[in-house]
Amino acid sequence: MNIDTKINIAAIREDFPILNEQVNGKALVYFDNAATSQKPQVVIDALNQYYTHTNANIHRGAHYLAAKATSEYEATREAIKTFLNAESSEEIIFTKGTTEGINLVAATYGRKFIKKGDEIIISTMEHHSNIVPWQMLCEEKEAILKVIPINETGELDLDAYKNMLSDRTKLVSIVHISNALGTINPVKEMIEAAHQVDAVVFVDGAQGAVHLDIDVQALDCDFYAFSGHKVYAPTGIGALYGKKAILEKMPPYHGGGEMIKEVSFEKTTYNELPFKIEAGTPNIGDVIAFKAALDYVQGIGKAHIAAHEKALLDYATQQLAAIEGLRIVGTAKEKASVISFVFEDIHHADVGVLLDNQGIAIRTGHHCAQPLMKHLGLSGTSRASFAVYNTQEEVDQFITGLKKVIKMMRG
Ligand code: C6P
Repeated sequence: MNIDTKINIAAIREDFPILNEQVNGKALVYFDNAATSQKPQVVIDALNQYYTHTNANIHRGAHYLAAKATSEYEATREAIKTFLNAESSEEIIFTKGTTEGINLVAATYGRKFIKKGDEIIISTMEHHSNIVPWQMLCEEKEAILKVIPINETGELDLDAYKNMLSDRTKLVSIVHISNALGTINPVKEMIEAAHQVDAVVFVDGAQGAVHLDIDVQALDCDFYAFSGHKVYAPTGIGALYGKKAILEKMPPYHGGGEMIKEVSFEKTTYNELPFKIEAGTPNIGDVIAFKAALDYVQGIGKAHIAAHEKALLDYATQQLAAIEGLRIVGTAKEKASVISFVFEDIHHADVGVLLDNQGIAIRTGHHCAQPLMKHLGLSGTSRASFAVYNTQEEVDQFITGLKKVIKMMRG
């Protein structure tokens, strides 16, 4: 099988300086992209450029640098609006990442609108970030957390989901792409069903935003959160989309500078959106570099990236499936470029260490999805996840590496 896609991967690899690193004396093969992707030079340059030529606080100063930093910062908001196809940039809130986006909504919308006896629906395949904030909210409000089951291939049981929906359902929070199984969930259909009972829907797009074309208006989701660092941007920055009408009804998250219109000791009035939800000096440099990452992705084209990743996924799946004693965990029909697998007789931690010795980076363990692992009866899996710069040759190296692991462990 040949990976034949319309992009020049050799040229793309040149954009990522870290790919020249040697690890344990071997050329790095980086297959831990679901944890965080590597950064192209344009993103590194944007950070450097900001601190060398622009650094100033935003929305406040009367001077040249403050105006320049503000306009670059706000240009990223516009870029995210386009990236998600939101209706307006007021609907884009900067966060630290997906985790903060979910906590923000649980602590604001959730605290204001979820009442005793209300139901919140999540699924068996959620990351801890899309479990714990809702659990905390349910505990505080005496609300009920319900969990959509999955089938043996790692797909959601949609009939069970639809049967769970009722006038008690106030919020559904669902992962777009599972980080542990790679399953792409039918979120549009799920959103439609939730809206029929007037529940709001939050989509955890931590993995979705990098692999799929996102159109929040077509999805009609009420919230969509993602992290910059998985989309080739720096760590510590992310975005939360919320429908304007809902964001307007929400109380602020943090109190402080920037989120106010007027403050007196008696009363504070709040700023307009999106500033009402962004208190304090933000992560300006990383926000500005975020745009460089999104421009980079759009420059290659998400459809081309997706086709390349799908070809790698298919190739790696075929190669892994041929290895004796290895089982792929997550075989949904719709999958993104994330493959989890287990051996009958080799512990995932050993797989990780022995591949690392060969310069191959994967993730092993529970992938911050302990309830899913418990459901699957596993302590963890080994996970390989691909990005735009990965190649078929790297998959071959990975398979050769795994065969060495097997030889070492089985003798
Ligand atoms: N998953 C992984 O290796 P943050 O940490 O806020 O950027 O993203 C949290 C998160 C939420 N939902 C999903 C589906 C995710 O995959 C993640 C992050 C990484 O799978 C790190 S645990």
